[in-house]
Amino acid sequence: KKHNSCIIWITGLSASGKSTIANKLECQLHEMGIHTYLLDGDNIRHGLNKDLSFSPEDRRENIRRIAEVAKLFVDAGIVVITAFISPYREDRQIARQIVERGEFVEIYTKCPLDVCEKRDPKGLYKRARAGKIPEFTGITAPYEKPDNPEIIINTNKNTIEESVDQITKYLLKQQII
Ligand code: GGZ
Repeated sequence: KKHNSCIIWITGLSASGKSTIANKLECQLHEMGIHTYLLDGDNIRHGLNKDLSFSPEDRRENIRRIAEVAKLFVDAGIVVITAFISPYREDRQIARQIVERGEFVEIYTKCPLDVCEKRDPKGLYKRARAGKIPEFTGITAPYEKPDNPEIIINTNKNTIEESVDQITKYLLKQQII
């Protein structure tokens, strides 16, 4: 199937559902015959960016490199999905400007901090509250909500299926896929 390539940039707190949605979305797009690539902590923070910490400067560099890599995939005609907290508005704006207008779809996985904290799948919030993880997003480091994301997903209200549907509908409407 012929489609336009783009970056689907998912931003949100830890445990807000970024990876879950990214993975389901990738499955859905595959079923539609669309060539995708998923960039997430597993293949970036453990590889290319393993020299980076969680200081504001290193998070910025993390996002910058991810955006540059994503651009290469876009050049290759692939729909790229990224799943990173990307807590700073300015850094996301820099990422947006790396590709053409309309090629950057910002998705905010909106979920109250207390809900993310209750989910705590890896026990990171608990460790952060105990002072064992410095600069933890939402606890001791900021998360700047997107002002104007293309899509907002309320992950504490909608099912994963509904959320993925919301995204594919948008991509179809924009004639990206
Ligand atoms: C936030 C941290 C931190 C700190 C480790 N703050 O829920 P996770 O575990 O699987 O996802 C989080 C991931 C965040 O990495 P990103 O590259 O997405 O962050 S950013 O975009 O801000 O650069 C979390 C884990 O790494 N983690 N320490 N201090 N999350």
